[in-house]
Amino acid sequence: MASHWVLNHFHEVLNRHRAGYLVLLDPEQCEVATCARLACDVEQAGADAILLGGSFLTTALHPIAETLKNATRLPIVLFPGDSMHLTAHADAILYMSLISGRNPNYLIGEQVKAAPWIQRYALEPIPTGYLLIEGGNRTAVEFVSGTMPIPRNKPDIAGPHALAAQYLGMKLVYLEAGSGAKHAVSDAMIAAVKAYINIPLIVGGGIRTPVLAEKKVNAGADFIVTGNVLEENGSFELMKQFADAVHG
Ligand code: 1GP
Repeated sequence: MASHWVLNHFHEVLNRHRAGYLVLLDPEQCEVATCARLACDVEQAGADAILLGGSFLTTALHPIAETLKNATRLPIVLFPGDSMHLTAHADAILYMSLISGRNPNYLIGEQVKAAPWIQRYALEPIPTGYLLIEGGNRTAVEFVSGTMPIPRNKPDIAGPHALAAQYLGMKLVYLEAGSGAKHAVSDAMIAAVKAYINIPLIVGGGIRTPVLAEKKVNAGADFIVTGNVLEENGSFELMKQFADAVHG
């Protein structure tokens, strides 16, 4: 029987706090040597899990994941760009389908290639409907997936996508403006999508301040993801401010 401890952990976080805080580490930006210290800081600052991954990977994932795993008790959750971005040194994987796009490779192709490895590595797959939302600039995920994002002012299109994810049995919905997005997903978009679903809603991309993170929670986000901002000027203090702003 497959374990669901990471998904259960996410639900427990939502029982304790009004929303959860996930820190994304991109292996391309994270030296193995600094990973252990970073993981300790992320945990101490009060984040709820570490996401590990990115759209495009040229760095070996195993040593970074292993270092993180040994350094923290937080769940390490893979956030893969494709089926090659897998390692046994993680707890779970966002088993995503890029449902905002119409590229069969990212709807089901990479998932089929990854499935036997997820089983072999005993990773917990967390089925996740992944929606790319226009963020004001072209992002890596848009380029790599070869898909068009949903226009940022069209919540009426995003909502039914999220509902379809829920009806297909997915456990999370992720609204993604793309790493380094100029504009985070709008409050109106978050609120409209949230009104359609009763599974947790993750929001990420372009969230650069704790105040903005709190605004997204107030709009209806259940989990906030930050990546770039901590890579650019990450300090323990800033991480803590994000965690506190999100937890409320
Ligand atoms: C990207 O949602 C994440 O996949 C985080 O984006 O790097 O812009 O914080 P940022």
